[in-house]
Amino acid sequence: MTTTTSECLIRLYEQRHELEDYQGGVPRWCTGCGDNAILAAVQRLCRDEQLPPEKTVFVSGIGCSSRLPHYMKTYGFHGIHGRALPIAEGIRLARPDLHVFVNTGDGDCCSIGAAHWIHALRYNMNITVFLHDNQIYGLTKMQASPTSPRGLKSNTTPRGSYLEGLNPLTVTLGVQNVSFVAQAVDWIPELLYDIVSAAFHHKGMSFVRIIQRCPEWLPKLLDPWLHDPLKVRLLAHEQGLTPSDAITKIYKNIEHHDPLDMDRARAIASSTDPIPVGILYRNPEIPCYEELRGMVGARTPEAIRTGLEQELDKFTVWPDSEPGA
Ligand SMILES: Cc1ncc(C[n+]2csc(CCOP(=O)(O)OP(=O)(O)O)c2C)c(N)n1
Ligand code: SF4
Ligand SMILES: [Mg+2]
Repeated sequence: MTTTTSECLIRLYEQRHELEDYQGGVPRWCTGCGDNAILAAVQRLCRDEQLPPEKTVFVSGIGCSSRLPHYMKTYGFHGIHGRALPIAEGIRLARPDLHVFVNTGDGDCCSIGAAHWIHALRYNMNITVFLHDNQIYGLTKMQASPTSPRGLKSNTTPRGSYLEGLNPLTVTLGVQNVSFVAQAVDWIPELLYDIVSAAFHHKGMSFVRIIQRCPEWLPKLLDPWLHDPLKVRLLAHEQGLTPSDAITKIYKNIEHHDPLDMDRARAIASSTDPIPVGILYRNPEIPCYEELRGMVGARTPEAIRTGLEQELDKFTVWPDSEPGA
């Protein structure tokens, strides 16, 4: 029996993507590395949202965390150190039809990429950003990063780091046009997923700092928070996260926080112990740069070619029509 074109189209339309459709190669991260939990959450998000793999792109810089695009069966761009955000912004402007995600490390985002980080927040393009914050340079074998805590001994700070760690939440909340800031921890997968999902649904740049374990270089660093549920401050609100009964039974240190309240968000961000987990700030009214510029429609190959020709023509030296004239 032959299959008609319309039957093929119906089948294509009905094709459902399963988790395996988003799973790329076998991750090469260390056992127990928090990057594995983040990968599981984003793969689940793609499946639950049924994101077309051919319309989804994960962009990263360099670092252990930046290997994530390799493990997604979507498009990916493993960029250069510190440059994940400008690459993602370029993609966003050129292909507004794509879902654009960024995975960046604390070195990648807060050190070499810090200038891009500040300006990306200000431009507020519709991009979902996950900061994998393990408080160390993992890939290059244990150098202090800007978020490393004071006193941390590393290969670059053998006597212990002299400075207090930089707080990515307070920095982010200080930038003009910031529209979504949340914090998650890799060891509570249910909340991690809820926060990743809320970030995806926000229109504008959503910035999620994920506190991530690096058992290779800092195996004990987060133990006190891991073993005491009261050292997690859960932010709950009808406009933010509404944690399940299973979660609130364990994590009883709960604060009712309206994510539109910037002053309170800044106060919460400044107080790091217990670790705040949830949505600190969300304001859907902040305009996205691509909307302000009117760049919301995908450009056709024809329009791109014509634009390039016009640009190149500006530099053409045309021979004089009348020699000596
Ligand atoms: C321009 C440039 N400078 C330095 C490096 C070396 N380098 C690669 S990854 C990295 C730090 C990675 O740390 P982080 O961003 O925290 O990622 P993690 O490995 O911890 O996930 C550095 C310094 C590089 N690849 N390119
Ligand atoms: S070195 Fe640390 S961050 Fe890198 S894969 Fe191993 S545990 Fe993960
Ligand atoms: Mg790191």
